[in-house]
Amino acid sequence: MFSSYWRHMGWGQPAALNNVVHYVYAQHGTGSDAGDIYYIRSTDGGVTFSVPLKLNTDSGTAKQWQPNLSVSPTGTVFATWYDTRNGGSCTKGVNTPCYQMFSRESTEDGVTWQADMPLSDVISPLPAQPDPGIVACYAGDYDYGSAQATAHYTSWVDGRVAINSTQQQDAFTDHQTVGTPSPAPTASPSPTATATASPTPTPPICIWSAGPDMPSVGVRLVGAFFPANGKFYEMGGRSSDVAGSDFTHPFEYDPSTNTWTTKSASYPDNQVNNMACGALTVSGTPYIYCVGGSAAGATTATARVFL
Ligand SMILES: [Ca+2]
Repeated sequence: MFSSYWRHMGWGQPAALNNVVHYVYAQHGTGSDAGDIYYIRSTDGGVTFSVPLKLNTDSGTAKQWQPNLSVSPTGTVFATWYDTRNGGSCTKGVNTPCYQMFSRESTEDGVTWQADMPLSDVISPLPAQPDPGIVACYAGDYDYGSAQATAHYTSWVDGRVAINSTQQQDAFTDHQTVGTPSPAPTASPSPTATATASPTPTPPICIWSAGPDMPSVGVRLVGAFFPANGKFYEMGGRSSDVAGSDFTHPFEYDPSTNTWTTKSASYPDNQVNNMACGALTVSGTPYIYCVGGSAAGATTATARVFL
């Protein structure tokens, strides 16, 4: 997105509920506009899709890219993306306002959408990627949206924190509480993607509060929400950049008690940095699957999958 930095290939994220498929993606905008965010919807299980709806409503040439999306069990849909409309001063590692996370919500299963508005409360600088063990253009490949009954969750790369006066990549997260859909979601056979006539803007809930520290300082972990028990897991990662500092056990966060626990299960190897992990249910049993990864101080990666 920024010359030779921040690789993004345009894909976004699908989500599905009751035969309705939602998909959000990015494509190049008009002229010098490097990106816009589009949403399409299928009511027949993905056989046909609606005309694309552009979710970002800014009129300039600000960049929008790397979107994610989730649908809740009650049919609220929440899309989030990177957006330079309120920043645009983007020099890698320098503390000038570059981008902010913007979101847009549908309380009607994607039939109509409320106004787009900021999700993150800080306009982030463009973070540097100073790790020589990571491809220089990489930033934020793994942010995906998830939803459960009461909220949509999303995560992003944020450069608001500097180390040695250089803004660098951190993973941030926030959530949007699920409201009561009104009216109830309908499975219209002929959806239109243009129903923006009477949105009722509702300020998103974007309030941070302090949580308990994790069992260890860490980097390059990946978060996975586990709907089966309502708990959140930090998988893999390491406690420093020194070889051998890779974590060996998952960390579990219990929202009901606001506490962290180190789980007893050991990872199969030390290639646990920069993995992609997610919860999948196979034959009725939910698992956390993790793929890929690398180790602290190493320059090779793995293709193995474990659960
Ligand atoms: Ca744009």
